[in-house]
Amino acid sequence: MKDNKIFDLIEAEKQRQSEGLELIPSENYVSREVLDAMGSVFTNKYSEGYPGFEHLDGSDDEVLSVEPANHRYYGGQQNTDKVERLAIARARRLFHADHANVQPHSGAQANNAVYNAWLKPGDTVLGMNLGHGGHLTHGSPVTQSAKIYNFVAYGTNPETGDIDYDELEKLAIQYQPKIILIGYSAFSKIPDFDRVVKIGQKIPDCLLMADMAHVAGLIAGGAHPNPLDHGFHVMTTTTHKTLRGPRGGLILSRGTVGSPLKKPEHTLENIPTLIDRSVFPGTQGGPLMHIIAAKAVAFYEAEQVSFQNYAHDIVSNAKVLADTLTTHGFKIVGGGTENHLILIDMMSSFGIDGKIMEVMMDKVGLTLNANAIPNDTLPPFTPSGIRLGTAAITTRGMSRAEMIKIGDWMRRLAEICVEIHDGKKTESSFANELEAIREEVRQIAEIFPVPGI
Ligand code: DSN
Repeated sequence: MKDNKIFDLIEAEKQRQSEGLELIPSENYVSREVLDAMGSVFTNKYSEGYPGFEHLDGSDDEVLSVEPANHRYYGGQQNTDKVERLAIARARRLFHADHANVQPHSGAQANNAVYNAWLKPGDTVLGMNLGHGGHLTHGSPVTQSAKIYNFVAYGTNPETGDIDYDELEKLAIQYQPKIILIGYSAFSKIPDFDRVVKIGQKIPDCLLMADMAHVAGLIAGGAHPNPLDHGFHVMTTTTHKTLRGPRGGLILSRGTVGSPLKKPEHTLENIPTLIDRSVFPGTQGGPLMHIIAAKAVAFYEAEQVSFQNYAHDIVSNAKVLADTLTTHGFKIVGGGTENHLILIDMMSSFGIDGKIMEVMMDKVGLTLNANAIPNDTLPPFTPSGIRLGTAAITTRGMSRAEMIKIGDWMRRLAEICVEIHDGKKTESSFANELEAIREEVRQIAEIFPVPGI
């Protein structure tokens, strides 16, 4: 008997995604092939362990020609081993890494596995302040890792929106961290990786870690520098944002890759093997093989020339949208964007909080999220800002004209919010206008269908 309730909701969600435009910068639309791999019989299979670590640096055919070493704790791995080996090899090629671990279930799991691989309880990590664009897993007191390790936060410069590298260096010298972590979920500059590497080299045994979850697709497509090319030891990411794969995590590193069955010496050179042991059995059990298959498909797609074009288009669309919004009076943190993401201070632009704008945009089928801005004085649920990005709408094939259109809609929606907020008019007096904008959004959405559904 079919569970109609859930399948009806899946149909309803398809319709929501088709008729609206996704502007949340951490979301994207995957291909039919990624969806098919996720929904495949690999979900039935347990594969604790690894598919061997040897000969993973060649082409797909070379990788498939090697008989995997039996490093699994369950039988029946003829196909799973090949799937995971392809995923690893493709990820290594894409990100110029010596090593890839494709098993983390999420970005949070990937980060925790790296901490667990390199740190002892009480060790210090220097990460970006959550309120300045960092991520919960970079030391927020509400997380498990903050109970284990000592997180110290560096911030961004409110004028430039960029990392305050002088402060970062001062804190690094003062606290001698075992990890310096560059990563964020609301930051629109390109980090100065070289400067951070120079700082890290002054600190003994300091692991340089980049959490590039937001920009991994831009890195894969050559539209953003790769921290591993600049001397970082480890890069973590999710696979579902700009990288446009299934929901999941990934760890990449530079160093010597050894058998995870044997504990290596605790050195930066051995970080790949320390990470493998930390993912399994350190912090996770059975890998999600259907998701790993879908990651492999996404990496295959990201190796194509079309993906390079896509990555560059994401950034150029973000710049057009940011310029349009600036012209309309939206104050963008840092004055613009260098990646896919735009963070706007709604309070100083229009005197309304970000939640009011988020709710108004939802009414016409434009989805983004309210977000804190640096040094925000408002609470997290009704913060001063909104955060939007161009990864998903670029997947649908939109370009300059649509970015300008979205900017125009947002200007009008902000004006409507202000008039309602000031008590001049009620929302019902805008019902017809909102329905007209909703219809325009639907029409554009129809011209640029969501792939895969
Ligand atoms: N929740 C993600 C984001 O929206 O940026 C980060 O994990």
